Amino acid sequence: MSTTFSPPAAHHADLDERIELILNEVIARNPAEVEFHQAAREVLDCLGPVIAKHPEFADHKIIQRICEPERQIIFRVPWTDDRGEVHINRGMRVEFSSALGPYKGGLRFHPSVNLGIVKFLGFEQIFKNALTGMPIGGGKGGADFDPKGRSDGEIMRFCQSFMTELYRHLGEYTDVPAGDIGVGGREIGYLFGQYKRITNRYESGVITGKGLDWGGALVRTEATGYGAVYFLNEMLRRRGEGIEGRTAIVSGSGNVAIYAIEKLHALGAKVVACSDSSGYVHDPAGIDLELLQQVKEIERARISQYAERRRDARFVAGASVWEVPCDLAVPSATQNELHESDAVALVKNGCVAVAEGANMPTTPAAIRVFADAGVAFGPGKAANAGGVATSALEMQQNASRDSWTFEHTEARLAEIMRNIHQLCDETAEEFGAPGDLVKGANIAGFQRVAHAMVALGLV
Ligand code: NDP
Ligand code: 2IT
Repeated sequence: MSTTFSPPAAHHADLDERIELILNEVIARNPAEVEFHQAAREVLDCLGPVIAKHPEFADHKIIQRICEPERQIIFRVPWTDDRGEVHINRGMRVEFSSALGPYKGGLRFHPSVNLGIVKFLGFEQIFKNALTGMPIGGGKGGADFDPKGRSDGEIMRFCQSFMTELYRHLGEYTDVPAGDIGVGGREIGYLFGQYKRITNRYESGVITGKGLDWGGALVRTEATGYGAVYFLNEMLRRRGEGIEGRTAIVSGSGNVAIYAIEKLHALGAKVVACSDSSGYVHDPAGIDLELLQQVKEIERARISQYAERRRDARFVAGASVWEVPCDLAVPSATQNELHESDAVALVKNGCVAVAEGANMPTTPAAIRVFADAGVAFGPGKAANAGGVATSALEMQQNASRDSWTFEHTEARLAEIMRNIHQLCDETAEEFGAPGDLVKGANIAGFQRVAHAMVALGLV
């Protein structure tokens, strides 16, 4: 007799229609969470053939369960600014899926943060983390706090207040945050310090992206940007092409963008433009990485400052960086930053490949433009998975109280990105959509989580 839990068989007719019904239910249950709806639609749209192949996923209501977070925490974050004025922000953590390991995913501090955004990010994270092949579940968190212009003291007090609530939900076997927009090495330090103080435990594996002197891993800082470029390289190689000699654009100018630019330059491309939320810089001679890091990482200034200090570079306020001609595009700022009209312009200017460094930066209409034009397209949950994969390598080093060399860690990252590309490519082929890495990533990521959920029973 089988020991596997088996619910009654579902009615399998009109699969796509049934998935549409599930999506409509998700939308009705989560009103106004438009980014979450967008992320869920993109995944669910790919699942018809998966359910046809694995009817047990329907019997176990895997799609319905995966769309409902295991736990959501929303909390008040009070703090005082340098003048003594009191501020109140909203913090949250969505613990989406622990089927494959402890909840894992970053924290975002940005004034736009709301539950719909954190849920879209957490949902993406489930499948991204599954694609890495590492033992990590999916989660995401953040706050509607605006770090821009805040002093170190203000940032520290905010992080301490945030962690004073969040710590009770974390643990190296439970939930392991990291950085995202507005959360980098400085914030991770303040967050970890407060966790350590409250719990009286030096639990290194409870958070990733730590400093190299206190449990951090080499390559984690660079990993998302490097990984996105490795993924881009794999997509091009598959078509018998390469990165060398190409012109590229990387949007954004934060953590992901900076290290994507570094790796593109190392592989022989010339990155001629990058951006922030106020506009873009066009530097036909190629972005000077040292100057960019001085402006963004050390001075925490605006990208316009870069153009002021660099001959022949110009800052274009309020315009789209995608109007600059390029062969390769790596959107690395934020969600829905590359619209249909941008995709049309990129195609017209000869762009041949797009790898998403950010999460969901390309709108669905823009993705269709790329698909119709035969542009190679690497979706974020595959292309930017190098960051979280290297977080898992950091957890591995913390668990064994070890630290690896840069070369060893980077070789692991490169291998993981090659494997993710291969898995997405082969899965797309298997499901009758050769070259469609959106389908490949969504199906391959979903299948890994779904198999585990069936095995773990109705939890
Ligand atoms: P940073 O905070 O380091 O940088 C964010 C960059 O994006 C800044 O240049 C910022 O400009 C720009 N940006 C942010 N919001 C907007 C907006 N609403 N409109 C236009 N530009 C905006 O964040 P990261 O580099 O870490 O993250 C960038 C993207 O990569 C995000 O989508 C994140 O989810 C994703 N990601 C990050 C990973 C990581 O390891 N850090 C891993 C995987 C994905 P400005 O300063 O003007 O706000
Ligand atoms: O979107 C992402 O994958 C991240 N922000 C990194 C998550 C992590 O836990 O390293």
